[in-house]
Amino acid sequence: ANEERSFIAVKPDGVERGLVGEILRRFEARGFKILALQLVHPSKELLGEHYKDLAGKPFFPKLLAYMQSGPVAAFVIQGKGAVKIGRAMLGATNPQDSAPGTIRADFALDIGKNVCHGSDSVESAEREIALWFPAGLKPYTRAVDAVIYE
Ligand code: DAT
Ligand code: MG
Repeated sequence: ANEERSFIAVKPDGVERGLVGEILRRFEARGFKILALQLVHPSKELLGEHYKDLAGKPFFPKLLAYMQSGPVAAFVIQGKGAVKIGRAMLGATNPQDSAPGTIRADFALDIGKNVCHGSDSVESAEREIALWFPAGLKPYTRAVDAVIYE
């Protein structure tokens, strides 16, 4: 139960603006274990697969161009409620609607430049992790988990 994983990414605007450390810091501070961490220049094929549910949307070409405008900081967090809490920490998709204190509310204004991505379900997380980290993940134990979990 404490091993749930989510795929989190800082999009090119977030990398450009120097927000990688701040965003990673929030997940670390919350107690999540960082299981993987990499700067990726995603191909059109990877992004088409990642966003395949949105392929028919009018904003899809713009979304792919945005996601290819620079490197993406891709990471995997692991811990209790990683998917749901991850989404909550990111905030609503449109930063105009994101609750204060969330990453998108604190660092973004437009839906098409919303700084970060987080998996929306455990199934999506598994799919996205396999896509962005095809070499797989190497689990490790942390002594601090004994202090974080009851
Ligand atoms: P989320 O990233 O919160 O999971 P999503 O999966 O529905 O949201 O959409 C993926 C990304 O596509 C989103 O982060 C920003 C962009 N996007 C979504 N809806 C949009 C819209 N109506 N106009 C422009 N970009 C949009
Ligand atoms: Mg989504």
